[in-house]
Amino acid sequence: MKKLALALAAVALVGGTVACGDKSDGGSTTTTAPEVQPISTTPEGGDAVPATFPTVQGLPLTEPPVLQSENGVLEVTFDVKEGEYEVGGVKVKGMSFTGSFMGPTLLLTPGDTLKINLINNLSQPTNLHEHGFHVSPIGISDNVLRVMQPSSDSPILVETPKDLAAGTYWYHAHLHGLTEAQVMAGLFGTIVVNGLSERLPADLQTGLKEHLVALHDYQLDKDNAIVTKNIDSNAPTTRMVNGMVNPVLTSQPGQTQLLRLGNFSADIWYRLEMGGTKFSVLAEDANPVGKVVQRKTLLLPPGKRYDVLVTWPEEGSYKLRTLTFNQGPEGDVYGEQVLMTVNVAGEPVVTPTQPTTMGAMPDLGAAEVAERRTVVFSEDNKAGKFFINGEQFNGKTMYTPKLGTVEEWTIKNVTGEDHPFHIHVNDYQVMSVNGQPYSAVSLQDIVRLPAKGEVVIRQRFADYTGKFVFHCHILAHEDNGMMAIVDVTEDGRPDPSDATSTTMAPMEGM
Ligand SMILES: [Cu+2]
Repeated sequence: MKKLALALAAVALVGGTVACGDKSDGGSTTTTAPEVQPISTTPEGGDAVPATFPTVQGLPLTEPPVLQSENGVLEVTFDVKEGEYEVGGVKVKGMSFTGSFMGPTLLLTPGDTLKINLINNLSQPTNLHEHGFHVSPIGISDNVLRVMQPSSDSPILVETPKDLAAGTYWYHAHLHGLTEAQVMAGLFGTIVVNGLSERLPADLQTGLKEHLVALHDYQLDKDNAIVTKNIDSNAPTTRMVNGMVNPVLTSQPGQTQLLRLGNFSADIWYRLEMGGTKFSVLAEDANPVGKVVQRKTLLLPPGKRYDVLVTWPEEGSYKLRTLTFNQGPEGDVYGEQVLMTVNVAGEPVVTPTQPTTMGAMPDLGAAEVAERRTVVFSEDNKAGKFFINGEQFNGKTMYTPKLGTVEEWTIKNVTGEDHPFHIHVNDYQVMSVNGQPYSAVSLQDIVRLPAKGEVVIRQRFADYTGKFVFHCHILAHEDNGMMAIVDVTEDGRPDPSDATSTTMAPMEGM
């Protein structure tokens, strides 16, 4: 992608289609967004932020509508279609669940049932995944092997367990071969599971402000349509928070606020920094932490979430930025960009008591390990092909863990770029990274596999039998093969009917 980077920058400047035939994302050229002047900005937003198309900037942060469960049930209709909605203050053409930019935020309590009636009015198939949920992966539950055809009506019924962990999850389209394009085009939204703020010290809970900070990026073609064909993850892009360029939050000096950070971009990484203040991590991938840790920067690979507290100590204008991130010699390099402005002014308040723990962390360090497996992530970047254990996704079952057992997986990345490892249904504990012991503060569902490195994880295949997937959460890689199936069975043996059954075949030509 190196040679194309300059040309792509030029094309994006005049608003042309990003026409790159290579689906890979190799190369190590830093592509900074071209300086397209905003339509407008505000004194509150400060300096204009570079974007790839003219945007409205510096407005107060808004969030998608919140839909809350009632009497243990949240029922919602998603009329999935292509259409126009506003992003960054301009009308763009994309895909949507409910007609507006990103889906509504679904607010659940552990034990709730989520019922979604998904009407597919797209011209292509789709489906839906509840990312991070510990729920059944089969039937009409969180089943990404399901294909929802155009002009079809598909009920989704997800029964969450009473011990579903509190925190920030998300939902998104997950049909192999179309995942990157559909998430890029807007088919994603947030799920919040109640119970996190209730674990905070009482004085901190009082009047605590919570904000969703959903990160996503857009490349537009000349017709203001979100680019969904031949996406180049290294091309200049416009990074947004809740669909806004450089939105503005306000705070009083000393005040603490809860931010729900999520990287819902299809392919790109974020390395967040908050104007010198620290992030206090309450939950990682919707797993409340055993020990609250302070971080000056947080790396969010695609799919990652952190629930954090931030306290801005003094008056001033603080910038939430993504810092330069180099994904490795064969990967992308993402430049720095301001994402949001926090203006701190007014009467100082006494900073409330800060938490030190959010509860006990389930520790798999001493668990009996039933099986040890080695998983190899590899790629042919030039050909745009991505592999797990030498195979591109083919719908066949790779492993059959026994229900209830703990397995230890050594995941080797033999490529020259980082990949985020994700598995459905069960979160895992990171045991070591590149041979160095890792002291996990929580379970997680996204981990960075360093280029030419390895990560050891432990996971319990608890409560649910059936097939689900693990994959790279760079969606271009997933779509191009870096995904495989596990089938959790009662006895750990392959399901005899599996040899003759056909699972979803990979989508072609998308
Ligand atoms: Cu990858």
